[in-house]
Amino acid sequence: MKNRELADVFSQMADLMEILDEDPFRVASYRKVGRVLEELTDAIEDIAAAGRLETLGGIGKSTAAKIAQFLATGRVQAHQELLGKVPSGVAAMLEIPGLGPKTAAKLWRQGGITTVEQLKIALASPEKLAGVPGMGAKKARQLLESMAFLDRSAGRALLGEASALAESLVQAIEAAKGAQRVVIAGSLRRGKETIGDIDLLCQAPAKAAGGIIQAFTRAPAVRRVLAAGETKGSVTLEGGMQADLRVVDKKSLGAAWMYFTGSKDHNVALRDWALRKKLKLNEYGLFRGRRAVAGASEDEVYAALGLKFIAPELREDRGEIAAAAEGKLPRLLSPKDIRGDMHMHTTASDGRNSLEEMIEACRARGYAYMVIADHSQSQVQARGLDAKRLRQQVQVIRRLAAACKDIWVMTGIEVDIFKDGSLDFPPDVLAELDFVTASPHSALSQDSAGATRRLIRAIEHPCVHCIGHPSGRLLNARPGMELDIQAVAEAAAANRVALEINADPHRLDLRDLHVRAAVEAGATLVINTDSHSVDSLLLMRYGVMTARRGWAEPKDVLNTCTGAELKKWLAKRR
Ligand code: DGT
Ligand code: CA
Ligand code: CA
Ligand code: ZN
Repeated sequence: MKNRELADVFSQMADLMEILDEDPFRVASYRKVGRVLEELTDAIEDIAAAGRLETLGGIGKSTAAKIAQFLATGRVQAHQELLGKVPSGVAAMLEIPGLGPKTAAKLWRQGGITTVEQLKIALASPEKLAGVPGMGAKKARQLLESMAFLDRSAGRALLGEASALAESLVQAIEAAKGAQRVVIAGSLRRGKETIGDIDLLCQAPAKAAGGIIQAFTRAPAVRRVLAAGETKGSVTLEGGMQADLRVVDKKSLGAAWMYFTGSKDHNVALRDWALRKKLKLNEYGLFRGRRAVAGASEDEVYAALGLKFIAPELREDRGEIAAAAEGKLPRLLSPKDIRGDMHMHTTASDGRNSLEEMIEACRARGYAYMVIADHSQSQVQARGLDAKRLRQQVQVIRRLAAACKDIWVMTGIEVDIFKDGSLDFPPDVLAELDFVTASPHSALSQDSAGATRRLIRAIEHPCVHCIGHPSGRLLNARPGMELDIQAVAEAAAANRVALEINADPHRLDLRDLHVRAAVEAGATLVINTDSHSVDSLLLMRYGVMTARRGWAEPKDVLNTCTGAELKKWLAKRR
């Protein structure tokens, strides 16, 4: 289906013509064609083959000819000509959130700026842009912020940041008159590790849509309104991220929610599945001929397709549709299955809360058990514990634990795994602890074979119970080690060592696909927050989402065990 690609061609033609200050009427008509193509649910190839192009709104003879040209040659001549008239760096500026064609034209014509690099330099000393109308200090600051966001992250935000922003938007929309239900869609609902933009839907009667879009564009986190139509709005948020809202009516909420949850690959596969059953699936519903057979809820749509409900985290076209058809979907774990957190820090190393505060916070969360795991001695900048301080801490924990009847407080450590796979403490020190997590923190650019050997050696160490954040990656910051996950997972399974899913949104390590490989190899996982404060304990849910994306069931995850089961697991290992 070439709809999206072709829509982009027309939208870009509109942008380029606007930069070139061409007839606004023609600009608007190209933009409209872009929108029509984007919203089209049938394949443009099919419509063209049926000779029905000109029945589409806004498409006349010359546009139809351009579409035919694109389908035949992959290009539109007029588009190529426009590209030839505008420096590519000027067109590239439009990627910056908050920078539209009019601004790009002014920067080029009046400011002499033809590349994104030049723009960045000029924005750093905005007096250079004094000759460009509308380019004040405030605007310059906003653009710099957007560009920094793009640079930092290739335009993708962390799951944690995006969730917090989305929740604040949901609140603002829920407060609008007529809003019946507000839901999150897109990659955010699927729990992907990074998020391109936030997709929201609001169920409401059509007459309330305008007010709801307005409430959305006025939400506190909004920096700039990119579009505010009748049922659709787009904004840029503080920090540079984009968010889209669509207002839909009750009878198609389920179908729209499915469509905008994606992933795109899942949608494509699901639409094919529907076609084989002589059904048509789009964002408005599931149809047999003209008759809607489902649409109000996702349950209803999946059921009408003969499928079990597929959890959003599984919708990546990784075999979930076949599994749903055969009744073989995993019984995914959920946050309420988690009975403890086995990796957290205190003020003894680099945490911000005391031992007592961490214990109290875990108790308040209703956990059955917890493990204190401060850093080991070689983490000097994190005030890692040496053997003497560790022994003192163990004594304090034992004393506090004896006084805690409703939570089992375990002693532990996050011991460094050195480059060669040896550990930061000798076995006699580690053997005194209830639970030992071994983690890589340095030499993370090691080659794949070395990194894999390193982790396997730590897995084979008799005192180790868990490997913390196995790859050591930091999202949007450093790639971490490239593990042979198959080999690591097999070693973990054979040695009964758990592999951590670190729930910190900066890590999410193991990542989703590695979780799945670990589950398939029969390894045990453990989901930990690696909290450095009481507030971070609630990051657990991101780890659970990652586990779900890896098809993990409660039985695969150590900290879904009851205290008694965990005791047995620990005893069996010794
Ligand atoms: P992101 O924002 O890059 O993290 O990823 P998504 O998955 O949120 O993607 P986005 O925001 O471009 O679109 C939201 C959903 O809308 C996407 O997951 C599936 C649906 N969608 C978007 N474009 C298409 C398309 O061309 N075809 C189909 N079938 N679905 C699409
Ligand atoms: Ca999105
Ligand atoms: Ca989107
Ligand atoms: Zn660590």
